Amino acid sequence: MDALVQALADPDFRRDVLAGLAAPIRAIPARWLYDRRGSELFEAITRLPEYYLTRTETALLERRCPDVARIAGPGQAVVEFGSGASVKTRILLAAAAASAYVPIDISGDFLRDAAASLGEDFPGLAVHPIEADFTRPIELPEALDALPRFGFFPGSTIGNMIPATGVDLLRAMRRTLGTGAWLFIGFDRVKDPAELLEAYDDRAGVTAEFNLNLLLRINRELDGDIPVEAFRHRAIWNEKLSRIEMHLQVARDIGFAVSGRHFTMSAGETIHTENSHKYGERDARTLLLAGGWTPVEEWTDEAARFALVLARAEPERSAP
Ligand code: AVI
Repeated sequence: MDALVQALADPDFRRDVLAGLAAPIRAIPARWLYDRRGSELFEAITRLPEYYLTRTETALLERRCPDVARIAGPGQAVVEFGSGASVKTRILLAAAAASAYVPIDISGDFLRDAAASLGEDFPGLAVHPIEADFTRPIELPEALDALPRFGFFPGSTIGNMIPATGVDLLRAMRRTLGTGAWLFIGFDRVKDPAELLEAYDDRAGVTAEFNLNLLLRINRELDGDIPVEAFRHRAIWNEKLSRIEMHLQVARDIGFAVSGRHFTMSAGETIHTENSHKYGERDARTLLLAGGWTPVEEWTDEAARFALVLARAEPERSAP
């Protein structure tokens, strides 16, 4: 059984977990939070009363997509990075007279289902799903060559990257979309840490379950025996780095094995599992500029909790 579990394990998952548990500051990349159960739990998070992000951004999209469509103009090829279930896309497509929709996602099954149902709801829209890792430049289908490009990256997913990685991603998006393209992107704003901490440590314990699910996944997929009940979910506001951090903190000294490797942790130690960066108005603009995008217009809700920015890939100019 153990040999079978080992053979079926994703080698990238094993590599990241073993390296992350052995590192002096233990950390596992956040992408591994999203197995089937993790994705379900994240969906549940988006409906929590404390998790204002999805609600606020959705309302903002409903209100502002007509303005965005007016500025960008008709006939765009809308390219969505990490499209998932394409829920917010429907709001955008209902307002914009787009010619084509290109959802890009690493998860092929999800992508094809979402693309098919979207194609039914928007007849006449050419849908070209691409199964790929959007952190690298992607060759778009030739059929789109004559169309203006409009990138869509909602959800504050950029916040889950450290700024250097975020800039690399923005540059890759610029290479994918080309000069003259638009980028419409969501940023979660800096706010009262108490409100942020509630959003990432809800009363019903859904975020805790989402975080702890990573340990269950490791035990199941990597033949681990981590005592999951010894861990607690911790959300921390890191003021200096302007981010919420998720950690898994162990309450007592423990020893465990993963894929045949042994680890020990002392009471109070943590495994860092996610960063969620929060951007001020100028921070977001600076990040976009560093990534090759010029901010054109910005919209926020009344409480300035969340911002949508429309930016453009202007021709590169040499420094004066
Ligand atoms: C997907 N991402 C934008 C979420 C966030 O808010 O950073 C993931 C999340 N982690 C805990 N709650 C939600």
